[in-house]
Amino acid sequence: MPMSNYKVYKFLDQIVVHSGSQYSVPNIPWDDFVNRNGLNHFISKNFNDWKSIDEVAFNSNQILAPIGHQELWASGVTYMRSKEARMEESKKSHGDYFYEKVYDADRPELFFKAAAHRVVGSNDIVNIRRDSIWNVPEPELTLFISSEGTIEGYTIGNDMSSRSIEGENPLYLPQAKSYDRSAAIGPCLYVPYSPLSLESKIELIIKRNDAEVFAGAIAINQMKRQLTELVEYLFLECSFAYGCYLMTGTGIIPHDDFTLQPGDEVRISIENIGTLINTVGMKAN
Ligand code: DO4
Ligand code: MG
Repeated sequence: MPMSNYKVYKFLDQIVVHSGSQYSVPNIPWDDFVNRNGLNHFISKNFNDWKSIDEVAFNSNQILAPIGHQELWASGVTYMRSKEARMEESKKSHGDYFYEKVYDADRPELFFKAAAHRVVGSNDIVNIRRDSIWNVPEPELTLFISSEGTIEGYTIGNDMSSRSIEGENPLYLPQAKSYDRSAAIGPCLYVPYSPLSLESKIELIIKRNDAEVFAGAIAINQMKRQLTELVEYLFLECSFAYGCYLMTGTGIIPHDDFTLQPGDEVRISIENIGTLINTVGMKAN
């Protein structure tokens, strides 16, 4: 059996699996397809037997977020940059102590980010809140974990965040983090033969009127915690019938005088997975 890496794309009516120059269409519903221990092995075994399509039939404009009935969870304060920026923004509310403490604690910060209907895919719109004056994207490696707790794949995540609401009071975290279009994942679920290299870089570029207004990068190995450690804590008292997604925290936060504006383009890339591209929007009044 070949040792191949696969990119799994979700469309309205089908899944397309891409490897090398081949595109295959398994006739299996999304939740059944992805939620298995040994996803790479399963794809390798069946890839050549599924219906194949050519590149022209693969319409990248119609790709959806790679999510069905999975919950999207997130980890926090897993990189030094996140700890420092949050301590600074919450000083006035005396919340800084909690960020300092959680960075070194055995138990990581984990929170429920979004149900699937609040999540968008690549080339879609992510929102900033109308009641927030300071907003940033958070570019994060995002794990796909089977219901057995095994890491089966990776995608790129954008954990949109309101720094003004979280900074006002850490107890406002759910409002700063979870609202319509507050999360983007995609463009695909990457299912490699062996675990993603921790040397892989996460890159963030923000463009305004086609000009770059922010760029930053960090390697995944700068994370304070192990990926398996985050998964173990998440699965301690939660079960996931369809598997789940887990964002692993941000190591890139723009300087304090930066806030997103409607119309900005956010591009997040991770080596081997691809680029997640979203335009910033806001609900109409
Ligand atoms: O502590 C609040 C959230 C942290 C977070 O989202 C991150 O570090 O990425
Ligand atoms: Mg985050």
